[in-house]
Amino acid sequence: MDRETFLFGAATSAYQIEGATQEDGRGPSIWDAFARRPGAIRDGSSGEPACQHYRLWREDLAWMRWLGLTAYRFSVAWPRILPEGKGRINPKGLAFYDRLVDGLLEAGITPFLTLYHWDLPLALEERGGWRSRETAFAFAEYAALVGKAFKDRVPFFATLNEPWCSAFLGHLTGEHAPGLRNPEAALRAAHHLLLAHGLGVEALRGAGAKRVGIVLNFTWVEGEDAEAVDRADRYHNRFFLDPLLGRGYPESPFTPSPQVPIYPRDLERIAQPLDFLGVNYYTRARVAPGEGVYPVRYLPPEKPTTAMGWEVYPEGLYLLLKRLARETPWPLYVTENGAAYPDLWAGEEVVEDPERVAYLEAHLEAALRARAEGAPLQGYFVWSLLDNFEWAHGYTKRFGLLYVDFPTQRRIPKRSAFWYRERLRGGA
Ligand code: IFM
Repeated sequence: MDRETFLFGAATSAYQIEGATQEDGRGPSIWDAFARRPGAIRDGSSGEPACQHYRLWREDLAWMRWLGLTAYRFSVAWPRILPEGKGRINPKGLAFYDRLVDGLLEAGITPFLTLYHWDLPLALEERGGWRSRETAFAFAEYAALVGKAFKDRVPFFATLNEPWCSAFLGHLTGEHAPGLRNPEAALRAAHHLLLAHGLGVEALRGAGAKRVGIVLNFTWVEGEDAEAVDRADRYHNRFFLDPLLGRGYPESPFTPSPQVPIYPRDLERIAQPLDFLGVNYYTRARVAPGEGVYPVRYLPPEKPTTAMGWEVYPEGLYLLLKRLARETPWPLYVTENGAAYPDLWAGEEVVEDPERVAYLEAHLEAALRARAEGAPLQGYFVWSLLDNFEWAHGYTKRFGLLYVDFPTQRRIPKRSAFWYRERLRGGA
């Protein structure tokens, strides 16, 4: 493995780790508001205080060095930079990421920056959020600003993280902010997210950013009924991938499908050339025909499963990378891969997490096998560096290489952290 070019990292996102939601001029985001809704978050928590990374980032950086990471994937909180979503800039917000990026570079760790990991400024939601076309243009303004500030120090910019979740969990199932359950809103949001991506790519390039891409979440779909598999594949994978590839949208996975206004140049803008595709992979789905607007039924996952109830299926990552190698022209990065387990800590120096070690070992092997067979895979990031705020699950699900004792904010390495460290020392 060429350590000079292949990135070995860990990933996080702003709202899940930073805390400090009301400090130094940060504006409110849709997740601050959603978390206040009774019943929205399983344990009634929010991204405050999360891992207090805004305050403890130097310690977290020391852990990254200890792990031997060559790259760190993080997201910038849009409402820290532009508290109202556009217009007025908050210099203290930019200064935080300035310090972080400089710290990473000094430590020899490549910064991999995501612009949007779900924390839309609340002011934009109040004007229609992702249902409104205007939000895509506000995103371009934000992208230009961050691009200009970091173009010389950050070699990788991802526009969006998992727009599938923002669109469908946020507007169709209501599990995520802003918590709507409306197929039309979901499709409008999906289109405007993709438009934001396209405009964001133009803005980043205009600002001088070197490598620009997007991060999608993929689910490996299997089943005996070809129509159900195809529909689920369109829903989980192709709905975002096809337009990026210049193929336009696939046939809608919903029946009947709401109409979404697509302006003449939108599809062209969405299909900008990219420098990489970020691939988030966790599990597979086994499907059969179902009923309703989205007529697909999900079969129970086979064992073993993680604490999220997701089947452990490393072969899906191998097959997915092979498929993406065939279907897309881009260098690939596994930008998230990992598992939640009910880790327990009773004061020891190490938290034992044998299941996570097995999960990561098997998935890394699958990814490297796809690479050995020609997939243009250039990096692998564990989700996540730290236990953190797992969205609607609050703090009940732990994905970290480092255990976080939230009351004291102490970080304790899990066995998986030692495992990753050893792999990286050995050149993985
Ligand atoms: O925690 C999330 C992350 O924010 C996006 N991808 C999936 C992870 C685990 O659910």
